[in-house]
Amino acid sequence: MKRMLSATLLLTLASLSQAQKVESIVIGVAVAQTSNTALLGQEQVIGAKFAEKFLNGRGGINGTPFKLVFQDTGGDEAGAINAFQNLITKDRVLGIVGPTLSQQAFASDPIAERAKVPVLGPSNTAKGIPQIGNFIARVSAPVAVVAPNAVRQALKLDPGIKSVAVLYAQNDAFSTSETGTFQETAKAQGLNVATVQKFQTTDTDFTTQVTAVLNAKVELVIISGLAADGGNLVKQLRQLGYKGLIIGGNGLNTSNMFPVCQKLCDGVIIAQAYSPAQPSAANQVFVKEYTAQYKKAPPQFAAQAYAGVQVMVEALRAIDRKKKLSTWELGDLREELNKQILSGKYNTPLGPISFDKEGEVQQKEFYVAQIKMKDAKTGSFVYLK
Ligand code: 1QQ
Repeated sequence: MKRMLSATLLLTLASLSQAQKVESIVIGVAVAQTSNTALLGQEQVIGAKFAEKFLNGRGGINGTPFKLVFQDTGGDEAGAINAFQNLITKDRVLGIVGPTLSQQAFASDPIAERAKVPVLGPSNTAKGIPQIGNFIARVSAPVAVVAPNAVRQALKLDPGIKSVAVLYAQNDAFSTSETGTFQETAKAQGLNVATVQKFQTTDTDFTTQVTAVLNAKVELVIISGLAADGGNLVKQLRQLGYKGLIIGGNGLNTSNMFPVCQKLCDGVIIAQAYSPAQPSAANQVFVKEYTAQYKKAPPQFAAQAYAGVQVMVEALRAIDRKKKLSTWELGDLREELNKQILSGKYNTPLGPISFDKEGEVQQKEFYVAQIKMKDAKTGSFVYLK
C-alpha cells in the first residue's frame, strides 16, 4: 500500500513538473478589442500582429517562431482581470503586453505581479504604473514627460494665450493623472487656469461643461479623456461656438476619433511619444513595411504595441542564447524574462529605449502633432516643429 501510494505520488509530481515545462513560445496580448476603448485598442492589435509577422520573418526566437495569444480586455477593469487570468493560467504565456488603459492596469497588473508574470504596458501613461510591482514595466512614456510638450507647442502657435480651461474624465485614472500634469504645466507657463470641468468617459452630452468654458472666455482648452467622449467634447465645443485652440490628451490620440468629431476635429493638438519620422534604422524599416501593408503611416498606439512585443522577443532571444527556452520550467523562465527585459537596451520604432530599475521606460524623443481634416471622414496627424 505504502509503495503504491508513493509511486502514484511520484507519477503525479512528474506529470506536474512536465506540465510546467515550456512547450511553445507564447506571448500574451491583452488589449481592448471591444467597447469604446477599442477605438484605442484596435491600433494596438494591428501593431502587435505586425510585430509577430515582422519579427518571426526575421528568425523569431533564434530560429523558432513565437506566437501571440490575444485576450480581449473590453474597456473595464473586470475585462482586463479576466484577460490576464486567462493568459496566465490557460494560455500559459511567458509575458503579457497590455492592458490598454491605466484604469485597467491598476486592476489587472497586481494579478500578474502575484503570479510573477512580466507585463509591459503598451499605453499605460498614468503616474504610478511601474510602481505596481517588480514584474510591471511599460514602453509608454508617462504623462508627466509627454503632455507638457503639447502646452509648449500651443504657446508657440499662439503666444497670446493667457487663460485656459481644463476638462477631464474623473472616472478614469489616466485622465485624472494627465490633467494634473496639464494643470501644473499651464501654471508653470504663467497661464491662468480659469475653469476646471469634470465629466465621465461614458458621457455624451457636454452642454454644461462647454457653457462653463464659453463663460470663462479662454484662449485654450485642454481635454483629458478617452476617444469617444473626447471626440464628442471637441465636437460640442465647436458647435457651441468655441474658436480657440484645443489640446487633446493621449486618449484622443487616434484617427478612430475622426468619425466622432469629423471636420470639427480639425486643429486639435496632441503630444506624441512616437513619430514616423524618427530617423533610426529600426523605425525606418518599421515605417516602410507597415506603410506598405496598411497604406498609412503607423500611429503611436500601433508603434508602442509593436515595441512591447519587440522588447519581449529580444529579451527571449537573449535568454535562449544562454539556455534553450524549451529546457526551462515556465515559472523560472517568466522570472528570467522579467530580469532580462529590465536589463536590456532596445532599438525600437520609438528610438532607443531601456528601463530604470522600477520598470519605467527611458526614452529620449517626443513630438507634437495637429489634426488636419481633409473632409468629414479623412484626416491625418501633422507633426509640428
Ligand atoms: C492610459 C492612456 C490611454 C489614453 C491609452 C489608450 O494613456 O490609460 O494610460
